[in-house]
Amino acid sequence: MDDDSFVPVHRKCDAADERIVELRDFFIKEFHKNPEFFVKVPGRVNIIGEHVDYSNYGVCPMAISQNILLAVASSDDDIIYMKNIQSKYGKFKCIINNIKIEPPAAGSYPLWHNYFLCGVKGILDYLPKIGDHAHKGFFVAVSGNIPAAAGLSSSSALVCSAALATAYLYKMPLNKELLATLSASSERFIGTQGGGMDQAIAFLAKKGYAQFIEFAPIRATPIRLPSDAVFVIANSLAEANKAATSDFNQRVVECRIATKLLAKLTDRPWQEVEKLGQLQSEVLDVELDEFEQLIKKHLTKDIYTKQELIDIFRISEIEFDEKMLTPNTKNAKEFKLRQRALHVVQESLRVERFREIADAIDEDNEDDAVEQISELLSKSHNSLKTLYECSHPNLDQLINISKEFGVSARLTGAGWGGCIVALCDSITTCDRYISTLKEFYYDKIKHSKNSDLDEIVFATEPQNGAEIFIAD
Ligand code: ADP
Ligand code: NG1
Ligand code: MG
Repeated sequence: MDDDSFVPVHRKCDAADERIVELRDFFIKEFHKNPEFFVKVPGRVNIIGEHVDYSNYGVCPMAISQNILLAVASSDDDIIYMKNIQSKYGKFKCIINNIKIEPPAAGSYPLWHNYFLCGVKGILDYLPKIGDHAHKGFFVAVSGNIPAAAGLSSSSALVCSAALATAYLYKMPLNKELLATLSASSERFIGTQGGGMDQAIAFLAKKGYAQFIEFAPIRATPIRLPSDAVFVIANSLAEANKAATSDFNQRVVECRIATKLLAKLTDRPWQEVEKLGQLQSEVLDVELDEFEQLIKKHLTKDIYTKQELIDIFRISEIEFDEKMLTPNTKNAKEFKLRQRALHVVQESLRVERFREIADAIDEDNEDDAVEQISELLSKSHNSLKTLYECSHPNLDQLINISKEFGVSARLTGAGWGGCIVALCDSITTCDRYISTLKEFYYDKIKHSKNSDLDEIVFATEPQNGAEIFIAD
């Protein structure tokens, strides 16, 4: 394996990085000692391939410049001491060998330190496999500038930073794919059953490139983007805390039930198969467009009730709850299987098309590529709005303003609020577009007068993945 397979450990930290300097001062003030190292993990924006990762289909994200930074030092006892530079995230400490992550009660959301503990636990659960049982504690101070609950993956950057810090403290090899896989599994301790896109790009991102990420096993292939094109992120300012509602898991569950029902209706064993991608390629062995036709043929109803499904599968309600549902979707009584499955398959066809366009880019056809990608973005948003029902009126408003201006955009991340990502053909268009959004969206809605609009709507370029810096 070449060096690129491992998280880089830099012998010096960037003395010009104001956030590192600020975090070091905070760490020393709070813990009365120097940090030993810093961890930096970026947020991400997904260009296309939304809500398909947990069905085992590939996605196309890139890392953004906003990130989670940690300052870390080992302790002499077995306690994790956690402090956050933002006072709204209160301090917390616990014994490292006694980590408990309770999923939040319905309607409330998990406290921030639980995301951190997910990452720590993911590594601690793995360490015995490489023969390390000694779990000493550590001090950690956190500084983040990824807008939270905005679809830019602040939660996963936090989980991945904790996993990376723990892995480094325990001298584990810092293999990117392994850390991404462990972080993806461990974020599920929080309650949401995500697919792994966010943790994969957090580790595998490359400056200058979006990545095509595939799953089981996680792997990444760089994607070339049109050279003059600029991606813009605009935050709708409607917050969507994914672990606070059952919306996200309801979609995961609907995809799982759609998979099993389609397997049953095509006379395949349905008990083992969990993901649409698995059913398509491993069980049915058909291409995506043929799979789309099978969904249309067999999943004919707009709504399937729980009782109807119990009757079709010939199982008890207890078995249905156990096999199909998650703790926070236990009360679900209706499922939209056709719509969700169609979105997943059609979105994956758009990902395939996006990759073909990107592969064919040369200096003579860049404008065509921007136009073709723009069309895919618009179609993706329509599908997320109508078939997947995970948009939000604020997002739709931003999309409409963009459309009137002549720029295509889509919601990015899980949705139900958060950000859009838009594609501009040049920096000139980008500047005019951002001014238009400020005039027709941000000036018209109530947002905190103290908030800096340049942090809410901004152009973004693909950044590197996770890094470690040894403190000077
Ligand atoms: P997203 O991943 O789209 O930003 P989530 O709802 O998945 O949204 O996660 C948001 C949660 O992540 C926040 O409520 C908070 O608990 C945690 N989080 C994000 N940024 C920070 C931070 N800088 N410090 C502590 N916790 C954070
Ligand atoms: P965000 O935007 O971070 O909530 C979630 C999932 C992803 C993916 C997207 C939708 C987690 C940690 N992240 O992202 O895996 O399913 O939604 O494409 O669950
Ligand atoms: Mg998240």
